[in-house]
Amino acid sequence: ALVKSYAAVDLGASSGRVMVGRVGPDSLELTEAHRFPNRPVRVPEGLRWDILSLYGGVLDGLRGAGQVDSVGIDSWAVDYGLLDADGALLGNPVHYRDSRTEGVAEKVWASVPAEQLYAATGLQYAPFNTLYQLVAARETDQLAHAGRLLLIPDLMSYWLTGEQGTELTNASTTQLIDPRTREWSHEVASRLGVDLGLFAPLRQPGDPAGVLRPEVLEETGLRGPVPVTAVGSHDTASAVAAVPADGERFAYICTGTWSLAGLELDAPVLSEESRAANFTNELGLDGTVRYLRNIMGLWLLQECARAWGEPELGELLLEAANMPALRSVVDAGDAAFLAPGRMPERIAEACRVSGQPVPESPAEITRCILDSLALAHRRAVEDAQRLAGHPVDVVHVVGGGTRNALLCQLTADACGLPVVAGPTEAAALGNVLVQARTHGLVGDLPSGRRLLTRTQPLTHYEPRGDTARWREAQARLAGR
Ligand code: LFR
Repeated sequence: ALVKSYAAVDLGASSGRVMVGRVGPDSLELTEAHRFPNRPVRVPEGLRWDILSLYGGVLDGLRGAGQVDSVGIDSWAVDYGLLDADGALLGNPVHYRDSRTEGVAEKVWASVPAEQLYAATGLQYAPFNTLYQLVAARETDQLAHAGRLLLIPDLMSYWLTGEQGTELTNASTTQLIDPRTREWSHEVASRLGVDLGLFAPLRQPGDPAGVLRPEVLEETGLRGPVPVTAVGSHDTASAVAAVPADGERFAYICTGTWSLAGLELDAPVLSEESRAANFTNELGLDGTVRYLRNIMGLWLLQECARAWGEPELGELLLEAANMPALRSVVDAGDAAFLAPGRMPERIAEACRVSGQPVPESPAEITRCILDSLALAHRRAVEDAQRLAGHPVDVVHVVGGGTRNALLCQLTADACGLPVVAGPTEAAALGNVLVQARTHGLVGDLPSGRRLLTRTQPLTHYEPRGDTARWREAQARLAGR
């Protein structure tokens, strides 16, 4: 049978990988060609991405992937590199956790009120939205000298092919796109002095994005021509495309450094209630909207693990599973947890301030984090259904967090709904599916999802116990 190979470059906040998807008429097999760390670097001017090391990792991965029929790239959202008039990169891309955006949103809202901004862009408030980053950078030399802005996957794609574009799903995280028209919001940009001419023309997932440059072929040992295909280049868009759901009555939680919890809809929800609940309307494949909330995710645990000198995680989770449930919880949606550093202390402090027992040992803190994440998952799944008028029967958990059985079980318990966990490499699989579709090997989104259901290992969790105790924990957090 005809089998084709697609390289999926997937860059996450803590590691990057190049995966190879082999797709046949009724098969999809994913293997890892290369995985490399993504280590943000703190320099005197702030927190920066080590973008050249990431690009080096991509090249190593393509070399390891062997001959492929196409390449697709996805990464975390909102961040970008600036190029000068000759196309050379002007400095290291700024990390979205950098402090330069502190207090910027308030300034923006003074000229465009938050309600108007939401009505025009549908984007939740997050201090790091590209719009706020650009306003923070307003007076800088770098922005003054920039002729082009490329989002991270578009920058990688440019280096690989020499061609520039702005892929739509990721562009929707800039807060400069109107989710109804799926085009730039000229009004928001002009009122805030953002030059939309910095952006390369929009590309849709599935569009051709050039071919690997001769130098790249030489460095990777690939035989040309190798096309690069635009995919849902926002990792969350690719991950949602790979949710192995059947029908429409499902919620998803993309777990990893973040938990992105919500629904797939046909149209954005731009109500004032939705804004107050901080739900975002990011764009997905095929005219869909990713209606979701950002929750701090396993970042909370990663940062604690770093503070504890990277203990063995499996053991810690076993101990945490035996700790009393819901003793103390924190608001895992709180932007107060965004910055790196001192995480165990910050979590303990949040428990103290809300009058709950203060967790002390690593196992206690781990349990507090997982209970808090499950609680935030519950709230997001409930709020999304209510705000969108879209009921669900099942919660799909995809991404790195599927390896954490305790988190999956607690999420089922908290939501009072069955959880289907998997696939783990959802972003890479969504990336592969879009490439395979462009090259005629799979059909529409539902048929891609059916292919995943047939080919990928999935784990089922049934809800245990009463959801009343989760309601009680939520009330405790809300101070009621
Ligand atoms: C997940 C993610 C989220 C986005 C955050 C910052 O990797 O892409 O969707 O809100 O990173 O870019």
